[in-house]
Amino acid sequence: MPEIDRARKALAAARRVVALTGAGVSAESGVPTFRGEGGLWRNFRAEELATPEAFARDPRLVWEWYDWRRQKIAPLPPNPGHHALAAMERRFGEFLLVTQNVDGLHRAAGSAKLAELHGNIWFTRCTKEGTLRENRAVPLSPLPPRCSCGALLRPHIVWFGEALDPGVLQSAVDACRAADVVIVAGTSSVVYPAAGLAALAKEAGAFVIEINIEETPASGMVDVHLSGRSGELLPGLLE
Ligand code: BV8
Repeated sequence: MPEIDRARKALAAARRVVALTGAGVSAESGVPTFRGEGGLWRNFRAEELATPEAFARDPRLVWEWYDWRRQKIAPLPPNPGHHALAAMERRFGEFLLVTQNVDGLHRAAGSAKLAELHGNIWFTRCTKEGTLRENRAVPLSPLPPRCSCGALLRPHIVWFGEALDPGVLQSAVDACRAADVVIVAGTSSVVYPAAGLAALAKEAGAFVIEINIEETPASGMVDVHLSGRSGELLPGLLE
């Protein structure tokens, strides 16, 4: 039986479904991925800028990178992959979309049952008070932005070496443990703890489907690897 039919069959019988997404799902909207050719900015890698140390050392440089990304993302629409995932939320009795993406495109496509593991680029957080504010200004000015209390604002993003929000992570872990089917789409599966969720689901008995244009460290463990673009394969799973 072709792999796509095995995947569709598992989904047809599923009541509880989790989708784990990465930058490859947003790549179909034109958002540059982290580790592909688009992953550089002024010759910096994400791992060099997305850290508390980089922000402490040069908050303006880190904000210039985020402002550049916000400007790139702002005009980009959700793609058929995002819309298929929003449709899955309505299709399955229990569904959770767990994303590493910070671009907000899943919410823009209508996904509401959503765990944003690494935060959201459209929110700032006061470094003193912790207050979260949505801010869609492009460009952002002045850089770095400051709170009314005078303290620096930071992007509401989880940087390398920072803990994920425990509640958000727990909701993802619980959903993966209970899932009948997990779809892992568009992620290189190298960043933890997000990259450990599919294996955790598999150990708990889930049927795991991977969608990617290449093999990843997760490919050896999944039940079905669908090789191709998420913008085509995610809608294809629903047919
Ligand atoms: C934590 C925010 C502990 C930034 C991100 C050694 C040294 C230092 C640290 C570590 C280490 N070993 C492990 C760690 C921990 C570290 C980690 O995992 N590092 C990795 C690099 C080894 N993890 C952390 O630091 C995490 N925190 O562990 O804290 C702790 C605990 C308690 C108390 C204190 C601390 C925090 C991780 C979060 C980091 N933040 N993002 C920002 O976005 O600005 S991670 C960053 O990578 C993005 O969020 C991104 O989402 C994530 C994963 O990348 P992907 O989404 O997978 O994207 P990528 O480009 O890699 O791959 C794209 C994939 O899509 C590819 O497979 C490609 O083939 C595919 N694709 C492309 N096009 C398509 C497609 N597929 C289908 N269709 C297409 N069209």
